[in-house]
Amino acid sequence: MESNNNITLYGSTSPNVQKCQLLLKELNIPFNFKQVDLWKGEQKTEEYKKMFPNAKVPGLVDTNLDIQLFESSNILLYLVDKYDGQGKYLPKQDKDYKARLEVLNWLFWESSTLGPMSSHHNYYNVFGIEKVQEASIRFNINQN
Ligand SMILES: N[C@@H](CCC(=O)N[C@@H](CS)C(=O)NCC(=O)O)C(=O)O
Repeated sequence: MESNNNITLYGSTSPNVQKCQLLLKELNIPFNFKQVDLWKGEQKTEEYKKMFPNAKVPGLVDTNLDIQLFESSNILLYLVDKYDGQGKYLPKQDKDYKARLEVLNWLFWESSTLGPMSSHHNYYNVFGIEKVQEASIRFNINQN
């Protein structure tokens, strides 16, 4: 049996990291957490990018398999593939294919639409110094 405490999650307080922390905890997988200081640009160092070339958090290292994963949805898929034997969080293809596809609908929608649009919305409509009208319209969260 492989030991699981070889898993390290690199992250900050961001929702993309929290998704991974939640699933690790739900699946009772022991893991180490390494804080990455985004304000200091720790995600942009050569050492970090060697592991996670997208230069963002979260990133996950599993030394059991000698793998480095980036993109939160890929991390979630890896965790359910390997540790959710019953298919509680992602139904197995041969058990309930329709339910599996429904979960994947929402997983891809979240990572390709909700996440990025919310991020742009926050930048242009909440935190951004300069108000750009075109961007405010484009990234209004109420739009599709
Ligand atoms: N699509 C990526 C988005 C990751 C992302 O945008 N992470 C942000 C924190 S929420 C980050 O690392 N920002 C720092 C930067 O862009 O330099 C995922 O789902 O993992």
